[in-house]
Amino acid sequence: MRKVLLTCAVLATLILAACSSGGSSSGGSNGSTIAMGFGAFTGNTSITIKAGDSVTFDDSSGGVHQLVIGTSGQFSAVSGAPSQLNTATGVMFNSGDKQTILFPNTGTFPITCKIHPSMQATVTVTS
Ligand SMILES: [Cu+2]
Repeated sequence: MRKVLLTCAVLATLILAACSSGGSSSGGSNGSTIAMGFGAFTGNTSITIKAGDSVTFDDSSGGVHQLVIGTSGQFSAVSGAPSQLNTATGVMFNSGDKQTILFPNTGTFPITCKIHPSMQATVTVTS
């Protein structure tokens, strides 16, 4: 009986976690996700977070991507953007990768992919 109760509790926790990780991706203290498919962002591409929060870039079912700050596949540095993304080489993703990137500063940060110039996302960081 005790084992059954424990199993139920674990299952309930898993179900709750699964539900809360989907759906809305704006706000929240820490848990915003930008997902990537084979050659495009999938799901929400416009995310608003607070300074000091992070965004998880989830390429777990996608392809190869090279994300940088900029638009139309072109790197263009923006003051205050996360340092990993704010370089011409940016951050490489292979299918299966997942990286969480911290946004320490306020601002509006356009994110594009050098391999797929049509990929465009925006992370807005408020105080
Ligand atoms: Cu890409």
